[in-house]
Amino acid sequence: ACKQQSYRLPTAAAQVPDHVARYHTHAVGPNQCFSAVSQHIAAPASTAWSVVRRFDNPQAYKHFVKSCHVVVGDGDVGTLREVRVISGLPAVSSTERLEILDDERHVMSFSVVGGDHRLANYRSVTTIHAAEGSGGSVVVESYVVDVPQGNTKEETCVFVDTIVRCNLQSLAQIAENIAR
Ligand code: A9S
Repeated sequence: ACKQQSYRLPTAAAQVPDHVARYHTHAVGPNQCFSAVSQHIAAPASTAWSVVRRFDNPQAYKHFVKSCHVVVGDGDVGTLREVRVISGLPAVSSTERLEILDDERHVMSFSVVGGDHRLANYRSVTTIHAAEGSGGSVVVESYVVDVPQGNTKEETCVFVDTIVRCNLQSLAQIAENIAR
């Protein structure tokens, strides 16, 4: 049997409410890595959520996405999309399945089920909650992924963290522009 360990959020994102942290607790296998990135957004959670919830339109805030086509489904859990990425990445396309879409709690999750890239078994969870006292919000995105052959856990996390951080910074800008 495959040994699995459960990992909690790292300290950087540990001050999130318990009901949010729950979604960022993943089973992580021995040849997998786990990390989380968070970003403050100077806009209400509902505004940022309106961007994230659109599983058919990741290019709205993910600059690495060149195009996206829904393969099956209408935006509910189980919907499959095929994403094509810009050149310069060690990837061409990614096929992704919507796993969670919770409009009340502002939780979305997808898993990578195919494509031409090195991030096998990638799965991420994105939550957005109100920031304390500011009228703004906080987005937290955590993920688990297989460590590709020839890479270390650290290298894999640096690569993925960089992409996720870019995506969340872009999300913040877009949500702040909508709210302005
Ligand atoms: O799209 C996301 O939310 C996050 C990541 C890390 C996506 C990664 C990616 O789509 C590329 C950008 C193409 C990079 C996949 C699945 C593999 C890559 O190599």
